[in-house]
This record gives sequence, C-alpha cells and structure tokens, in this order.
Amino acid sequence: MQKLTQLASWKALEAHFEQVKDVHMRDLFAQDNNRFKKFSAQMDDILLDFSKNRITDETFRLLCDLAREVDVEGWRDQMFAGEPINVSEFRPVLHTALRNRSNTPVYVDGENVMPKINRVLAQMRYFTERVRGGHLRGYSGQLITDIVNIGIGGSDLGPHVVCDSMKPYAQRGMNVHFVSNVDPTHLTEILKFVKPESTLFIVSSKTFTTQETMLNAQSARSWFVELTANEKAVARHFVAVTTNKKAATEFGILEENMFEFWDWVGGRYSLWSAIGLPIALYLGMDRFEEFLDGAYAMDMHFRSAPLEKNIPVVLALLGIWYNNFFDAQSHGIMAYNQYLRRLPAYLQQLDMESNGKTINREGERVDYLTGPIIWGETGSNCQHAFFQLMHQGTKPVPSDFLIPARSKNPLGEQHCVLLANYFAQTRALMKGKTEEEARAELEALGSSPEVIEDVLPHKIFEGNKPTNSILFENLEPRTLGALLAMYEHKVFVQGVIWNINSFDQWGVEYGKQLASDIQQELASRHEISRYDDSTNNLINYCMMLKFSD
Ligand code: G6Q
Repeated sequence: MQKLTQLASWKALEAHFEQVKDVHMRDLFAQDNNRFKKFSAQMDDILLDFSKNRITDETFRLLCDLAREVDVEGWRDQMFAGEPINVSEFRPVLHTALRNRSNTPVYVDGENVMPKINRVLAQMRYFTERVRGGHLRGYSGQLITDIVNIGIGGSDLGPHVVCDSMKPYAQRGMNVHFVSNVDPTHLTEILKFVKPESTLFIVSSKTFTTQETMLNAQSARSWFVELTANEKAVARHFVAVTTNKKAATEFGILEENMFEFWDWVGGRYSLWSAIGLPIALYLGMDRFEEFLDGAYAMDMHFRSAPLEKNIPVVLALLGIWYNNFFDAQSHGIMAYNQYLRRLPAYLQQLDMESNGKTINREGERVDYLTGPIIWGETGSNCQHAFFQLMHQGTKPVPSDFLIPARSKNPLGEQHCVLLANYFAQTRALMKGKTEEEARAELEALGSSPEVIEDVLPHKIFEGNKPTNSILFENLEPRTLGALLAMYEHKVFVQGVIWNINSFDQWGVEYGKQLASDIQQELASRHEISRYDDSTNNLINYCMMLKFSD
C-alpha cells in the first residue's frame, strides 16, 4: 500500500488543515443553519450528531475521500468474508459471524462456521435455562444465585460492561461477580459474599493458560473444596469457556460443561461468543440474543450505509482528523448514564489494544500517530472532576457524549436535569464564552471596573472543543449491542487508515512472558542482581519488607 502520508487525500487534508485550523465552530454554526442535517447520521434510534466538530463541508468531503482511497469498504468486506486480515497471527477476524443473525454461511478454510456457532448458542440456551429455571442446581440441591466469572482482559471486560449496564434486566435473585485481578484481594472480597452451594464459577479463558485466571480458578476451587469437603461437586459448580478443551479437562471440567469458541475470535472481540455466558445467565438467553441482534443491525448499517452516513466510519474519520492533524493525544468517553460506568474501561481495551501499534501491515515503522489514549467517566460526575481541563485546559480532548432519552429509574426531575447537563456541556464546549459575554456577566453582578479587568481573562472560555453526541431512546440489550459494535467498527476503520493490524496484541503477550521470569526470581528469595539496577533494588527492597522479621 502507498504510504498513508503520501496519499493524495492525505496531502489534500494537510493543505486544507492549514486553511481551517483556526476556524471557530461558533462561526460555522452562524454561517450555516443546516449543519445538523448535514452532519448527523442515524441507525435505528441511535442518532449521531457530529455537527459540533471542527469540520467544514470540505473537511468532511476530504475525510471521506481518504476512507475511499485506503479502501475502507474493501477491507470491511474482507473482514466479513473471513479473509485472514490478522496478518501477524495468520487468522481471519470473525466476531461478526458470532452475531450473524441472518445465518448466511461464513467460511473459514472452506468450512461454514455458522453451524458450530449455532451449536454453542443452543448449548448456552439449554444450560442457562436450566440454571435460571432451577433445574440445574448446586450439589446440595440449592438454587444457583451467584455467578462468578473468572477471567481477565477480553475474557472479563466485555461481559462485565454488559452485565453492569443491563442490571435492570437481570433475573431477580441472580447475582453476577467478576474476578480478574491476580491480586488475591479481588477473589477474596467476592468470596466473602457467596456460598459455595449456590455459586457457579465460570472459568473464562481463550487460551486457558493465562496466569491470573488460572491462579484465581485454582484458589476458587480450593475454597470450594475446603468449604464443601466435596471434591466431586467441583464438576457441578465449575464450567469453562475456552478454545483449549485439553487444558480445561486437565483442570477437572467436564466436557458437557465446556463452552467452545474459536481462534478467529479475538479476546477483546469475544463477548459475542460463549464468553458472553455470564450475560446469558444473568439476563437470560433471549436478552443475550437481543444484544446480538443489536450488534447485527450495526453490522448491516456498517456494510451498507454510504460512508457519509455510516456511523462507525464517520466516528473513525473524525478521530483521524483530531489525532493526526490537530495532534490530539486522547479521546474522551462521557456516558451520561450510571449503568455505563464501565464503558470507558471496556473501550480502553478495545481501542488501545487494537490500535496501540507502531508497525504497519508491511512491517515498517509508521511516521504518524496511531491510536489515541481512551479515557472517560460518567456524566454528570465528570463535570465536577476533570471538565475544567476540557473547558479551559491547553490540551484538546475530542469526546463522545452518550445518553439515553429515557431513564430506567425515573425519579422526579432527576433524569431531565441529567439531560440538561448533557446538552449544556456540549454546547458550552462548542461555543465557549467570549470576552464580551464574560464582561457583560461581571457587569451584571455589579463588579467594579478594577475587579472586572483582573478577573475577566479567567472567565473567558475559548470554546471550539469538539464533541460527538450519541443519543438513543433506551439503554436496552439491543441498543447496547449496537453501540459496542459501532465502536468495534470505528476502531477497525481507523486501523485500516493507519495501515496497522488491529487484531494482534503482542504487548499483552510480552507482559505475560515478563512476569513469569521475575516470579521465579521472587520464589527463590535470593538477592537479585540479574536485572537493571532499578529493578534489582526494587525487588530486593520489597523482599526485605515482605519477609524480614
Ligand atoms: C484481548 C487480549 C487479552 C486477553 C487476556 C485473557 O484481546 O488478548 O486481553 O483477552 O489476556 O486471555 P485469555 O482469554 O486467553 O485468558
């Protein structure tokens, strides 16, 4: 592929940037009453208003040219068709097949994978209905009331954000817990609240070798056996979700309690597979399938909407505009919905693990910025914390603002107040407050001319801070499925434009390898001298603190 920065559309964007970099959105809105119509897109009830961005008609046209020149549509079709686009792991990328509700064939190495996907969905339905209906009980006949998912990274963050967000749909009396950290505190604190006879443990691990998960699973197993004095009952209380049946069998999990998925599903894209088992247990299989339906609807939109009205493509292009032309380092996720409090954590992995890359698909170092730092918080909490920097800081933070029009918990006027804050913030970030406006406010307060001169600079807000507003009717399984798929495709499109492989994660693998070396040193309890001076001294000091009398 021709180098990104040499493409005609890129060069045109560079030249255009010089012309528009200082243009204020206030003026763009004043000049054009049609911005909302032009710069908005919809899929079902999900509305994206991207008019509060630092773009003109020309900017948007050039960004879409870029998407065409790098052949986003061609790459998209290759992904859906099961081409091996994960070039460093020689695999297709087929999380979309997991939610292919049309059931049309999808081939990997000549085999239609839909029958095996459907088989696992049926297995999940059978199992979850038996547990939720009280037909499959704990070893002593007690109902299962607590699900503990043991997994990390992609085997934790996806199901965790969905279960948290979908709490209103949970079966009464069913609780779900997520243990990920190898810090023993995580498991210990959860085990304080559950009883072995009514708890089902799901050991979720694609590889079934991840140290954190395996240690937590072993500890949970020991706790279970110690309290029940019934080793045989482990088989009733532990199930596995994995691509590695052999390792799960060695752990003691019965074949009928294993839920399979496949190596063409990346960890951070796996919540649509059996990794979604805790979701299905907590919400029911019907709700899980609605969640898949929502993602499928977004897939269809992504595959068929023209680029100019294609929500994931538009979000991706705007991200490129700020990342590569305005040098924005980060991207904010502000969900004005308490149920979505884990969304930033989930999107951090999705985006930063996918596009935190320096080497392009041809194995060369890129000479432009790739994936942004993703961060965020729920609204309106964020306003009382870091929004000062958003309004008056020196760093641009383009952000997505999400909100449902209806609340699951209508308490007086509270949701209307939340909505008002949502609209007020994006407007203020766009518009800012001019010197004249700030002066008029101070004068109205009766401030003296001297005070006004001193205070005035601090009361001015530059504005021109870009935001995307993402508004939908209700936060329900279908909508959440569509929103998560929207972000997956956004990340994919950006990866295509940056010419990187969004589907490997060698940094994660490196982390797994590093800790195991040091762990052996720690176990030896000898003075350490084989690392650098900092690491040696840190380890030796820590061991002295930990083990001295
Ligand atoms: C995701 C990453 C990573 C992975 C975890 C857990 O894309 O590869 O977050 O999901 O390291 O791996 P296992 O599921 O194999 O335990």
